Amino acid sequence: MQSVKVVVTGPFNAGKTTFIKAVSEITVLSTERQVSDASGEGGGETTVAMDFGRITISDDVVLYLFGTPGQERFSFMWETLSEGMLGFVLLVDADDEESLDSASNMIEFFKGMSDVPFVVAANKVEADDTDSIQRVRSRLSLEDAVPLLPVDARNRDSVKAVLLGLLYEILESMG
Ligand SMILES: Nc1nc2c(ncn2[C@@H]2O[C@H](COP(=O)(O)OP(=O)(O)O)[C@@H](O)[C@H]2O)c(=O)[nH]1
Ligand SMILES: [Mg+2]
Repeated sequence: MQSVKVVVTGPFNAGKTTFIKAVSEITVLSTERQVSDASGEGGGETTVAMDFGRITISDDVVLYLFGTPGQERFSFMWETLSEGMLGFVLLVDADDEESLDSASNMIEFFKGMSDVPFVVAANKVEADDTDSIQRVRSRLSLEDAVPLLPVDARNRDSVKAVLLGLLYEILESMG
């Protein structure tokens, strides 16, 4: 049995918790807290520490999903959570300029933590909206080799497709 640690990261409100909950076969362990309006993020729930989920891909492969907090002030957690990861998903809200700005920084941060494969998942965009998806690629200055996949974080099959895409990259990189 191969255990694969995958980090799911991305800016505040990108849909990380939704993504993990949609696909996890165990009840997702989340640490959500009210965000005060003083934070300038309009309140609501956000993940201050992590979300944890699991998905069995086959008899041999189980993915353990670690969702990070989105806000840079919790970046000490990004470091901890990325320890031992075999790959990561960078989730963005494709429709949110601020999300795209902080996503660029997060990609640099996680690439700096570990030289592992990653995929970018564009959430809250129609799968056939190629203009928006292409715009995400150029906004994030993604190299052609980095997969950019549209996703509906609420949809299990859609999330699973992203994770299989990442797993493919991981297996490729291991030769
Ligand atoms: N329309 C739409 N809304 C979504 C999607 N995924 C998440 N959301 C909403 O976006 C908000 C933030 O999602 P959440 O998973 O908490 O984001 P996180 O901060 O990255 O963990 C919530 O109100 C979700 O219901 C999606 O695929 N489509
Ligand atoms: Mg969250």
